Amino acid sequence: MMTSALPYANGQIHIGHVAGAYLPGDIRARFERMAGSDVVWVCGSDEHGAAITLRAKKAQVTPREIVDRYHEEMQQAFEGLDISFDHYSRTSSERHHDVAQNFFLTLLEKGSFEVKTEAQFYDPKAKQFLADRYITGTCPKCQDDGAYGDQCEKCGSALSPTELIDPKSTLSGAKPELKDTTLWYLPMGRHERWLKEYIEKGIFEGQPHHDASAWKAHVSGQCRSWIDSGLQSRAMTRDLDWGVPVPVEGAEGKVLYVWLDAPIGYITSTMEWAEQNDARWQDWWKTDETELIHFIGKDNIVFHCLIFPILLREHGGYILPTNVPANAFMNLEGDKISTSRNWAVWVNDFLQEFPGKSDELRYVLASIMPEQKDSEFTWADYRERVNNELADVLGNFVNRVLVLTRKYYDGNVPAINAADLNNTDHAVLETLSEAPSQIADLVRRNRFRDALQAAMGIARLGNKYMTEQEPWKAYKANPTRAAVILNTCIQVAANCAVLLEPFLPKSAAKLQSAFGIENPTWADAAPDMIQVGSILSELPILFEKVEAEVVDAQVSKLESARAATNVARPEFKPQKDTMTFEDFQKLDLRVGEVIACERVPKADRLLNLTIRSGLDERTVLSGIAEHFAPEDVVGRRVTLLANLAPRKIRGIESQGMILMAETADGSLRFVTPEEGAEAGDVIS
Ligand code: B3M
Ligand code: ZN
Repeated sequence: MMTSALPYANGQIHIGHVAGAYLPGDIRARFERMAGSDVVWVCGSDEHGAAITLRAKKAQVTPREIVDRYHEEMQQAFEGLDISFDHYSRTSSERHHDVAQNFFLTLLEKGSFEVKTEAQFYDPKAKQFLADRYITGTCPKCQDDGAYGDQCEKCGSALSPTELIDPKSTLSGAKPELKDTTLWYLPMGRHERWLKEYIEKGIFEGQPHHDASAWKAHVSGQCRSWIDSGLQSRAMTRDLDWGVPVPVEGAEGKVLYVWLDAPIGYITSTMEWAEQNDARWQDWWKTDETELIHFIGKDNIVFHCLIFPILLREHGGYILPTNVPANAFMNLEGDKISTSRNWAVWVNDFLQEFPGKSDELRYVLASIMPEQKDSEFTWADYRERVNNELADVLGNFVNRVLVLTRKYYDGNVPAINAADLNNTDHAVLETLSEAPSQIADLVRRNRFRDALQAAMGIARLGNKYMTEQEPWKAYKANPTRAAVILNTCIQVAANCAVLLEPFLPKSAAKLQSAFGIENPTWADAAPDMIQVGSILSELPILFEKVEAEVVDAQVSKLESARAATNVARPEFKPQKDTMTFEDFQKLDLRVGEVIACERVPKADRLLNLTIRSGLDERTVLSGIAEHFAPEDVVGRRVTLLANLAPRKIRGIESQGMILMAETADGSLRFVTPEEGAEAGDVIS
């Protein structure tokens, strides 16, 4: 059973989404189908959540209009890229509402929730309860008037909405009122013990469940740091008018938290698939032998590795994920992909501008897939890979094979004698016999970049072999030799047609038809795939080269799209009041080294760093938890303001501050001393 993260139906699909959760799933699903595995891969549009209601308010339309539009457009993008879900559903469907509500009621009956009534900020005008980020006001510490309900971005102070001076709702500008509301909390702390075993040892309810070492380090690392910093109870309901209504008497105006209903969307999607395929959905969600793999981006790890397993266990009768190979993020031309700043390559735009080039995009995204850490898409790299790898290696090789077979043998596969093969020929065929299992192993370890390069390595081998063996020369001087060379090349090219199918489905289909291969299984890839007597047909050029002008045009298109958004680069903050050199001399700035890092309980934005300062090892709290996971911070060298007066925040004494730069879109970057500067070195 495989799933890919349900994309929010409030925007287009861009290449970062594809490289993150959809292309890895497609490569794995296509491979497993070819390998004869029993596999079902589902997805669907995630149509609830505050972001969609806010988007609808901003566009002055209903949430239904927003989700209907993007549900269609996202499916177009997936189809255009040959993303081959077995089923694609949507969470605003009545069917899903029923499934999610029944799931909730079962948890309710089992006492899985803690019901709490507490005062929350409410916008009397928008008639909506407000999350911290939707309340703004004046910071009580530094008087900045752009502070949020959870933190002041100016001075970094962690705040709560009640501390804000003159609080306002970001929805309507009205003064928020405190109003009692009932919330159903999931007490995650209750589950720490078994979750720790599940994540760290792959053990569930005392039994071996999965190979924990097969999980990506950054995935189990993030889970460990969440568990170690203490799992806080999380509200599983929201006061919104759009979503799955809470099926409890008196809970009008409340809906299930989107991260409760969305993962259940995987189950609903499977139910719909099962109905259409005369199958039992329970075979996929309630049968212990079934492996459950979630393909997601790294920002969804806690929901798939901790929260969803808790929900499934609490409900009972469900299997739990056996692997969650989350990918990191893909950046674009030196910047983060940003919907609000229109800094993205939108799939539907790409398909319109480059019709028939879906395999080129798949190839490049698979080649740079952010499997372990963030990666970077540039149009220059796109051009390089299409021209120098797809066109010059794969395209060139198969074209020469087909043209020479047509020219010398009228398209017939030349007969050969095994005795005529030399060591070089045997070595090539030996490589062919090993390739399918090597690639299969890489794919099943979700190492798609390496798997693709291994498959492309077969084309590279064929290209090199042909160039060195020169069948065009042998044909005159030694026709027997020519036949051996070309027959070997034909086997290599035919294997490419099979081994590349999970990555380049359209190109593989064209190649398979030219070699007379029909619906190949993975096991069909072999050194003697194409028998004498087969007739090969010719093919037009598989991959056209990308001109340099395309790169320039795409980059300037990005620049102008970003310039056109109303979220242009904010004015740089005005310079502060002049200070004297004596003032500066009071600052004790040093190089620090982060030797440990963890989250701060009940403070979503704070990380607790242990820093080696050269003078000591000290604790420093920093408001960067929404930008960096603890494991991304440990080991870094930082710029430390060492003599800032210690301050107690959330009961922890912070002794200093680390310097961060804030970029245009509000993301943060460390101010890192140059290589060679060590902990304790004074910065002046
Ligand atoms: N809708 C995608 C995201 O966080 C989120 C995934 C749900 S999967 C159940 O961008
Ligand atoms: Zn402040």
